[in-house]
Amino acid sequence: MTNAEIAATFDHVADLLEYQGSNVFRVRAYRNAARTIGSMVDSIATLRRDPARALTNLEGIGADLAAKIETLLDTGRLPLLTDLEQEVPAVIFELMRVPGLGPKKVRVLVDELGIDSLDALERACRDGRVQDVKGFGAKTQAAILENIAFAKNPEHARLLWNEADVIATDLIGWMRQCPSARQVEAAGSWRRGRETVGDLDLVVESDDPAAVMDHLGQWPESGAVLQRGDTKTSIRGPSDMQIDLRVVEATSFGAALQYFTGSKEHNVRLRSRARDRGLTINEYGVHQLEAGASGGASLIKGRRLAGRTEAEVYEAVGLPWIPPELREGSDEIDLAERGELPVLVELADIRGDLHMHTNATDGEDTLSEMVRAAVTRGLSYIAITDHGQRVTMARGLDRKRLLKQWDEIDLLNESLAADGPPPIVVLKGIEVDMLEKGGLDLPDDVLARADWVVASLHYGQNQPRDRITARIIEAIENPFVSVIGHPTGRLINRRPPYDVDIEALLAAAARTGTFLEINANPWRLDLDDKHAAAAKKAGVKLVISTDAHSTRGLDVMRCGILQARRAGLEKDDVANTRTLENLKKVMAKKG
Ligand code: DGT
Ligand code: CA
Ligand code: CA
Ligand code: ZN
Repeated sequence: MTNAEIAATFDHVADLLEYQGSNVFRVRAYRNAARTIGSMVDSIATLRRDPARALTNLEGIGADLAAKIETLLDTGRLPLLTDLEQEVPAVIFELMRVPGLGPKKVRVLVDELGIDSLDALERACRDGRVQDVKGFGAKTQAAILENIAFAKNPEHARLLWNEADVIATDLIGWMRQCPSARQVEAAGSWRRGRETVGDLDLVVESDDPAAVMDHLGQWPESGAVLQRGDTKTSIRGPSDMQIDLRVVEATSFGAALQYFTGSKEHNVRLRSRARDRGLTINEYGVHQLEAGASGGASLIKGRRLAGRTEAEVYEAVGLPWIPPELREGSDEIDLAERGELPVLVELADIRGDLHMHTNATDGEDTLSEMVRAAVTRGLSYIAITDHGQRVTMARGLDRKRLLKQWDEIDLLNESLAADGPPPIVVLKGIEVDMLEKGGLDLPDDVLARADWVVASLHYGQNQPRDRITARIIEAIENPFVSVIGHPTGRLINRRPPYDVDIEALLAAAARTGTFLEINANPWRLDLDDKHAAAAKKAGVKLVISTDAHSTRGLDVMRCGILQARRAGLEKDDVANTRTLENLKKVMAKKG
């Protein structure tokens, strides 16, 4: 079992104990253990084999939990969990998937209203029965109804882009080893860099479709064959993901790649543009339309004009090649027509990363490990932004601990610069929390000494729109706040954004010269593409930050880049593409 699986098991135990009304200390012990294990760097299986180290040395792991970890490692199961699962009604697992419904609330709903399914809960909300239960009320009832819709939406069962990317990368590598495959590309929403991916679409050029389809069947990850024709097949891959494969000839490869990259809306517009020019466009190529025997009414397909490459396909309808991230059927064809397609920002443009955590709070790795990892990734500056004191769950920093960390950073920068120009500059930062009652969790005299201040809203996310908006605008107006972190708080597939007046937020950010973040974490991608595009239009400068909680976490920058590209952002729209010197010039405009 992996650390993540063991952590999930302990969290599950905690949920069930909490549901049963167990002693709070017992519940907390399992939650703490889950947190410790979930954020460990070393594999717990490896650690256990090391005679010099004991599981009981881990924070929050006593003899009893250590024994349970060993049982899990040996057998993959926990008898306690099996017992607990038999003692509670199965419906509670379904109900706990609704955002905001924890074990305690679920218990009350089951006991008081006899709720036995998600549908039953939805009916109880609609009938107004939930609001009459003690501790619930009309607002909570409305929120539950909204969140049920969220949990039921099949969109929220799709894989995150980076999860799909792991599968896509492995699959592309495997298919490229097929001796009969000449070109292999993945298309669809994965290629467009969407936040989530429904299925993977693979386009392969070959003269021997059967051999290519057989090769896919031998992929170690391949599951059931869903259908198989002469040139296309669909199979089940890992995480239940469907893989659609099309095999085409060289003359059609570009046309097929274009067609299956989509989006559907983009293709519809391209097709209508082709028709206007007396052409037809499909997955085989671009052809001239010719009048049929009876005259103009029935058009038939004539001479082939294009199909080998995507660029050729676009050229045939009078357009430059359009980057896949822009192919969503908004204004990209008009922009292409006018020669005004943006030159999209790229990963290689990024020089700094301005949001990350260390093990001083809820990160896994030390300050110097994070710095070394950033150097390895070619960054020339980073900001260390651990949590402020409000985030007690993450042992947030108070003034004293923060100033101590900043002293360490000063020393580190000095030693980096000891033998000439430093490979990287480390900015003294902090991620302050916007308090529920307004204000920030660290005083201005501390923030005044920071190089970079991220302000985020983690608590009181259910407050009404005007409260949330006022809290964020107050932070934007604070002269020491550099950037608003993950401005809408949404977690893809898990939690909707909080209710915030985004227009007001953009206006305030533009007016004060406060940056807004595109948080690159694949669960967040916040701001999203639409909001980031609106921010650009409003004259707001954006930064793309990883919010890394480990050295590995620095690698999600590319997810943020994809989101920025889908927003049409260019290098100059993203402040952390600048040199530190130039970034500081932009920062100086605040206030
Ligand atoms: P997904 O898989 O739900 O994340 O989204 P896509 O965009 O990958 O959609 P998918 O897999 O159904 O189809 C891949 C592409 O194939 C799609 O983006 C455009 C093209 N396509 C599929 N069906 C149609 C269609 O009925 N009409 C047109 N014009 N294009 C289609
Ligand atoms: Ca797809
Ligand atoms: Ca598909
Ligand atoms: Zn953070």
